[in-house]
Formats: sequence, structure tokens, C-alpha cells
Amino acid sequence: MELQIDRERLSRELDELGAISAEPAPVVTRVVFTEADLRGRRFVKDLCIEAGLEVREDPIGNTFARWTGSAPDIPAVATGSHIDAIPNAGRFDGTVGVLGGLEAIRSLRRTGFQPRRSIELMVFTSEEPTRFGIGCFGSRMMAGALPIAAGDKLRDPEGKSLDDVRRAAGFTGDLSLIPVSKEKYSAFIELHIEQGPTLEREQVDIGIVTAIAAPATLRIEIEGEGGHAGALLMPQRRDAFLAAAEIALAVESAAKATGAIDTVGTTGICDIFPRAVNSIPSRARMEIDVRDIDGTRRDVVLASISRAAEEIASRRNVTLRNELLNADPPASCDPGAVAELETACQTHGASYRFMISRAYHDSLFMSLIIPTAMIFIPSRRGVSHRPDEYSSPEAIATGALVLAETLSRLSRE
Ligand code: HGY
Ligand code: MN
Ligand code: MN
Repeated sequence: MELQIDRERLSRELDELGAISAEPAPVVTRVVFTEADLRGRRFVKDLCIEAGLEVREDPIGNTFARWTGSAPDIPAVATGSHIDAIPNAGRFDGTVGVLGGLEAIRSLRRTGFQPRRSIELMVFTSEEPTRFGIGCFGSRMMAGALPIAAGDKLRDPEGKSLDDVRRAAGFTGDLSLIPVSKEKYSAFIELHIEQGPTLEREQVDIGIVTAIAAPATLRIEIEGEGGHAGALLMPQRRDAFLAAAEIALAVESAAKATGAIDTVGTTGICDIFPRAVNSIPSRARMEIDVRDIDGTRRDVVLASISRAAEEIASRRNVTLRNELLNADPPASCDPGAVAELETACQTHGASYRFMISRAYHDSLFMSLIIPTAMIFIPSRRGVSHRPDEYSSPEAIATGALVLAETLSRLSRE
């Protein structure tokens, strides 16, 4: 029987998962270990069980749905992505790789295919950095790239530790059980929306990712002095927000100063206190995202931002606490896995191009322990991390078909 993706069912499931959100549709907000995230996990696990897969979870909530192969003890082939979503997001980021991965597996089972290597769908905990300030902590822990002390160290905005929050969500095991040995899997393939404009602009069906940019996050906390917006005159002020504003502009100029189009810098969070129109901000808290496909160039930008922040703080007579939350190396995808994706595209007549990923993904950490590659599908107008994020059912089905073909090739060897 020919390999076929059930496009209608996959679209329906993506819409159903998209409606599991802390905000009304079309807005998707599904922050790790919130009620919406737990409902979304339940939805996906039920579909995996219905598909005949064996489902298990690790102590941080990474979820594994396994199709046992005829040689169950040899390294398995894996696919997967995430279902958590930042506030005010769309319904395709991550979910295309989870539900598209599940449909790829179902499409193989419908043909009567029997894999030699087991095939496993992975749903990683917290790919997004929203709640604990660091992204991909589920896949980081699997790759041994995040010490288990993070369970106590990582705190959410309410000061709750990751350990407290995960246990309240029902994940109580010892974090030391999470790291995965390099022998356990032979390949990892992630299907994901491009989150950029290239594929749509070039009218290409599939992006075969060869490298993933290196993300870093700085947290800067500024302490000035508050006061009455009317009575305290300008020369006496130590306005924490204005220092933050200058630092945000320094982020932009440091990123542009490399002259490389691949360097990006964003101040995505800037909270001020006490947030009263007639009160001078005494505190500011910023989170800054800096990326580049060249890790060394990115680190030059981080150093430049830190120097500028110190100069601004001393000139404005405010104090500064500067914390580097993460500075990850860029990833190269495995040439063998990339070649399999190219063959799969050719087999199914999907047009393709090689490209880098400017967004990070769980593949960034899976590539530390497993030969890894990614499949991109077009994003309408390159939009993502917004409710109007969109990929067509045809594009999603083509991505899932290329994934299914690749999984069948990788699991029969
Ligand atoms: O920020 C990213 O690149 C990913 O979407 N978390
Ligand atoms: Mn995202
Ligand atoms: Mn994503």
C-alpha cells in the first residue's frame, strides 16, 4: 500500500491541540506545566495510545511514544518536537513536529510496514524559555547539557522552583534518570515550521536544515532610585528604566556592528517597577536574546553588550546585576541524516533546498547525543510566535510524508 498522509485528520488534530490554550483561539498560550500544557500533553498521549504506541514519561515530563521494532534492542530511530507555546503564539510551532510525527508513524503502520529499529516519537518539555528563562530544558537534560541542580536553581517569575512545579504537575522522579546514552538512538529527525520567509519566497516545499544558530540569553537587573514624578527634578534622578532603554539600544547596535546578517539581538523582556505613571522606575529587569550561526561572533556581541551596560550604569549612577542564563554552541546536522532527507524528498517529488535554522529547536540538543537533522516546511509570510502563524495542510502533509519516508528508510537498516 502506498505511503499516504491523512491530511484532514492531521489538520483537525492540529486545530484541536491549538484550541487547548490559556487564551481563546486563535491565540495559543501553553506555558510549561500550566493547566493548558497538561491538557495538551494528555491530548497527545491519548492519540499515541490510540495509535498503538507504548507511552512513557521521564522525571521532567519528556514524553516517549514507542513503536517497537523487530530488533528491539538495537538503537532506535526518533522524531519529535514540542507542544509548549509562548504567550500570544500560533498553533503550528512545535506541534507540526509532534502531530506530524505521529501521523508519519500512523501512515507507516497503515501500509503494514514493520520497522527493524524501533521508532519513537518524543515530546520535549519546555522548548520555550517563557517560564524558567531557559529554553529546551527537557532536551538539554536528555543530552546531559543541563545539570540536575537546575531543578532547584531555575525559578519561575513567582519564585517557584522547577522541582516544585514539575512535582505539582505529577513528575516526581529523580532528574539524574533523564540523561540518555548516545547508544540508545541511531538518528533523530525533527519536522518543524520554518518560522521565516525563505521557503515561501522561493516556492520550495521542504527546507533541509544543515545547521542551527547558537542562542544566548542575558538577564540584566537594574537598581536605581524611585521617587515622585513631579517633585524629583531631573538632575537628581537615577531612573532604572532609562538605563534599560539605553542598554536595549546598545543590544541593537552591538548586533548590527558585526556587519553579518546572521547576528541578531533582541530585548524581549523589560519589566519595570513600580509601574505607576507618576513614579520614577526604581527597578528594571531585562532579558536579552543574542544569536548567530557563528558562536565566536555571538560571544563578541555578548561582551560588547556587557561593557556597554556597565558604562551606562556607572554614568547613570544605577547598579547592575548581569547574568548569562545560557550561551549554547551552534549545531551541525548529521550529513548522513541530511542525505536521507534529500533522498526522501526526491522519492516523493518534493522540491527542497538546504538551509540553516535561525530559530533554535530541541534538535540543537539532540544533535549532542544523536545524529540529527531537521525538515522545515513553509511559514506564511515567514510569521511565527504570533496567532496568525500559518502553514497550509498541503505543506504540513508534504513535511509529514518526507518524514515518514525517512523514518521508514532509517528504521529498516
Ligand atoms: O526562540 C526560538 O528560537 C524557539 O522558537 N524557542
Ligand atoms: Mn517557538
Ligand atoms: Mn519551536
